[in-house]
Amino acid sequence: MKIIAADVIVSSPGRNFVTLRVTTEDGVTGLGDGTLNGRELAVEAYLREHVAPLLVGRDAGRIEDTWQYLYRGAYWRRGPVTMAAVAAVDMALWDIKAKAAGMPLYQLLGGASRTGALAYGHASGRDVPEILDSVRAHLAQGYRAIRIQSGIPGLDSVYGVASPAAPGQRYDYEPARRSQDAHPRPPEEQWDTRAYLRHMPRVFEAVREEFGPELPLLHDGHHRMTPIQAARLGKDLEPYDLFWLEDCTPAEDPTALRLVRQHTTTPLAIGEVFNSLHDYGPLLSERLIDYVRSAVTHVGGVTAMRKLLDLAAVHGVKSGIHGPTDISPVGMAAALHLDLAVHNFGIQEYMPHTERTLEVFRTSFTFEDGLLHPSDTHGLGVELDDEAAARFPYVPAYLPVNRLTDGTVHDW
Ligand code: KDG
Ligand code: MG
Repeated sequence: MKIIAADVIVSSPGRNFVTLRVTTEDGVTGLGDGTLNGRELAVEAYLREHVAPLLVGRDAGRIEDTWQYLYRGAYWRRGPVTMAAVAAVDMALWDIKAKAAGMPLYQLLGGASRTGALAYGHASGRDVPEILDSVRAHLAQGYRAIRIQSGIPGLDSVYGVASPAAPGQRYDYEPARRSQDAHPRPPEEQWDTRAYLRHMPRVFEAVREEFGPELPLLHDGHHRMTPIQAARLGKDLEPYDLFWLEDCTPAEDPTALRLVRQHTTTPLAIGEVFNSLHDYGPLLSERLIDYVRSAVTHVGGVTAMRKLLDLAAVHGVKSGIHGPTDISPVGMAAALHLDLAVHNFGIQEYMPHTERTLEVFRTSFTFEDGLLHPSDTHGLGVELDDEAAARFPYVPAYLPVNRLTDGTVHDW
């Protein structure tokens, strides 16, 4: 089955997405997600200029060979832009293969290992009463596992805290701020790690007091602590039995987690900013983490994610695939097929896309009673409506930059 076209579609139905559509001579099409928050046009250019011309004429069925050709064959391998582009191609080719086989993708990956993927939702609030309300709202929607992010006394806005929704509206959180300025700049936020370390144990104490010991609770440190600070937070949160503490230290130094691990039994998760299996360094072989957090979109697609999860399984580490709204519904569907198939599934992050996004991306996956299922639609199970996409052109949007209260730039 020869590839006759590879088209890049950048759309912005509420937020920006980069989608690749690969078409074969038989008229089968496949979609891939190449969205990289705040750097969408770099992936678009990489795909359009350097990848699409190589795809036309290739056999769509040679997925592994195409992956190696784009990765190893480029000499300048890895990096978030390159790997998002490779991921987009890889997902599209798996979509085509599964459609041609007349199967949902998870069947090609070995079939279902479970009835659905346990999803965690995102509760947050500026203070404890708002957080408790947000947890209640998530439980009412069916979530069986919940991430808790909290405002910090003295700081105006903090990562992961949604603005309160107007009555009747959903409680959405979208960190990338859109701008129609000719020269847009990222917004800025403020940070104070000592205030955060003092506050978070009180938040978890209140949540456990209200909702009891059963509910799996998660928290994202978003790369903001030094190893010794992370060790302290892990220890302080032990009485509240977290499902995981995510990204407690900056991810580029995996050895930092050796120190954290020596001090706490709070389970650790990391990897959403990784773009290669090699970024994990000693994290898997030394069992320094409990969950891998890579996104299918950023680690190089289904092919790369399957290898990562198999390597993780060898070391008793489970999956926790990244699934915020900046992963498009196509990337989300790819994650769900893997979640259903692999043995070492842990949990799936789920932040539902807005209705506007779902006008462009026609999805078939379901969320019921806390579990996600990719559906039995052939392929990935997502199609893109070109007319709807054309109604939502690209809008510049950037993630915030973080500064300490004295003005020093800090990890966001
Ligand atoms: O683009 C950045 C977001 O994907 C990230 O901030 C979300 O940390 C995140 C998470 O755990 O979902
Ligand atoms: Mg995170």
